[in-house]
Amino acid sequence: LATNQRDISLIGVPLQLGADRAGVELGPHALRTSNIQQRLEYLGHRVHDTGDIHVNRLDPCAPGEKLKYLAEIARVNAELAQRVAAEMRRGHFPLVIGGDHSVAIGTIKGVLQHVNRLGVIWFDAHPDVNTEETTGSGNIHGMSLAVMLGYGHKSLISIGGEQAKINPRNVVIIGARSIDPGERIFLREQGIRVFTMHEIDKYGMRAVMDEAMERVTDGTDGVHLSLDLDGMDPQEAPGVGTPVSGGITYRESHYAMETLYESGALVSAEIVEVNPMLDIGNKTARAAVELAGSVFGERIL
Ligand code: HAR
Ligand code: MN
Ligand code: MN
Ligand code: MN
Repeated sequence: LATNQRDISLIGVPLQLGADRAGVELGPHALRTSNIQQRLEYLGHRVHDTGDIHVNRLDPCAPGEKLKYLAEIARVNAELAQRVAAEMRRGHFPLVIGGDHSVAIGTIKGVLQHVNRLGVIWFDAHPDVNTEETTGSGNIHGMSLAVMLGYGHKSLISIGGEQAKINPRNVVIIGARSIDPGERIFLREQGIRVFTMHEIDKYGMRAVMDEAMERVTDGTDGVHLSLDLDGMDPQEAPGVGTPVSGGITYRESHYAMETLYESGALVSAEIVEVNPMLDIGNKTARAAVELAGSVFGERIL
């Protein structure tokens, strides 16, 4: 049993506007019915389910609008940032369950109210570093990491204050295999360490995590995990809106999560992009809950 017991606050964000695709708003419900709370309580943690943040239902946005559903996404993330900061104020570990990956904006902005120098592990098939200038889709879930680095629409970067951002030196992306042309340039300019599937194949997840942990803990006061289920291979996690073949295996994913737990450096996390409408027999929600177990200390033996 885990010796390092925590108060964990679950915060649901049934948001799909950032993906502009139905189903991902059912993610929080699927993770709850897959017993995420019980799984973490079994490890000895106290889990406080704070419920869902309200998301307004909107009509499809006007064609030609560059950043789709910007106003509502900014409103939801501003509220999420406040909720995350409030849970941390009472000493709880915020565990945000999405929803699409635009919720990372609210989570990280909230965490930055308490942890100034934050390292970030971005587990994802995509780097999510598009901006208004480079996006092909207009979907804000493909822009959330850029916002956290200080690039993006004013109404997003201003949440929690424009100074609340992360240092590109302390960000690592793990599992990338679908990178847009503008994103390549951005990643190079920012000097972000990207462990693409090529590096995972070449060095193995052990070496990748060794270097990743070194980078995200170097000069930081804590580490955030942003866990996009499409980082996993679609065979393990088919219920995602933008699956990309050739992803991270089941065991490699767990090894990464186990390493994060062992580091003792994690201060916050989010689990995003689970889409129950596209899932096969609840496989993806179940995988997400199993990964959450490893993040919080579950061991094979
Ligand atoms: N890069 C593409 C875009 O900007 C795909 C977006 C990513 N989808 C996600 N996020 N699930 O990781 O539209
Ligand atoms: Mn408490
Ligand atoms: Mn993502
Ligand atoms: Mn993704």
